[in-house]
Amino acid sequence: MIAGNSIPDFTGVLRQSDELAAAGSWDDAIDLLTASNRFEENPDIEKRLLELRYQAFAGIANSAPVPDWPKSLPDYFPDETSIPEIPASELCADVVTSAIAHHGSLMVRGMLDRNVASGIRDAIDHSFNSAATVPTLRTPVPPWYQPFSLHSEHHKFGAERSYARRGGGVLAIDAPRALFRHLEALSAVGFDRLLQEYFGERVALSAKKTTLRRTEPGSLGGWHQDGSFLGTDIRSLNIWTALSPCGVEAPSLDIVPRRLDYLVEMGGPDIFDWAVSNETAQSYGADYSIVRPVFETGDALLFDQMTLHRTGVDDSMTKTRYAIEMWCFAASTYPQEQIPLCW
Ligand SMILES: O=C(O)CCC(=O)C(=O)O
Ligand SMILES: [Fe+2]
Repeated sequence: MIAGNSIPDFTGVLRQSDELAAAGSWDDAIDLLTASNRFEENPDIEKRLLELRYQAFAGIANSAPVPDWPKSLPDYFPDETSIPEIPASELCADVVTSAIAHHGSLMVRGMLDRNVASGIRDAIDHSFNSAATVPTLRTPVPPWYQPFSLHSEHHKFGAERSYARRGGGVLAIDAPRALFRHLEALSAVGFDRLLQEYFGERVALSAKKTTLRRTEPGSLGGWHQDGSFLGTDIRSLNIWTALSPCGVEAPSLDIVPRRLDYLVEMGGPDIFDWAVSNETAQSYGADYSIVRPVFETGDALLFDQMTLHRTGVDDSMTKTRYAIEMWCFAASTYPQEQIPLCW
């Protein structure tokens, strides 16, 4: 794959992965490009990898939903009234299942190593800075900002790109290097395997929802459940990873730390029609006080489409927060409107 001398043969690698993809060996094609980019990051490989991850969904994601999902498990955190918390070394599919089913979310401390997280944070900075300099949202600045060209009858981007930019975000699919580094970091700690075990089948991310966030202290954030627009009858897990400390001087999340199996009343005064008012959220947070978790760099919060949350911000905050919100789904019940990327 890599040429015998020290100059990698990117053209050869791309050709070989195209041949594998044409033969239907999607995973091999993805693995080949991943290995090449791990050896040396390259914008053409990173761009092609995302195209392959999208195309692969139609080719390989024909899994059937596992019956009786989620597994019925006891509450592993019976005395917890806040967000259950574990060190990354204790993370396994059953702990996620139990925490989500009984508490709505799970805090995983130290999911990513701080040095690794800072490489992702640098990539986020480059992506935001590049996106800020271009005349239109579709102007590329590889490898940091490379708006994904979607040629598809089935899927289309709507206002997501401009919506993300207005809300202090860049779609991860438009930032190939940042997304590559993030997926690499999560794979290195086994999170891809954990997801397969959690869902019992193939996993795909959403290109519309997976977002790099550089959130300023003055940001707004309305209460919501993502199920209000993703749908409720799906199998999802969001991994929200903090890439800088947050929760005291920088915006975090506000979470209602309980399981809800329905959508609460919408129509808050905030921003979106699917927003939930403060009063409604407070009423759900009455028995289980609303939590604003304090994250260190590399900590991650796992939650799903039913968890009631918002950006956790107040006037005393002075610092910017870096994070990636990454929505993952069981392929068999993938929400139709979303744009799948195989992992
Ligand atoms: O990062 C934020 O402030 C909001 C994140 C969010 O709403 C989500 O991850 O679903
Ligand atoms: Fe959300």
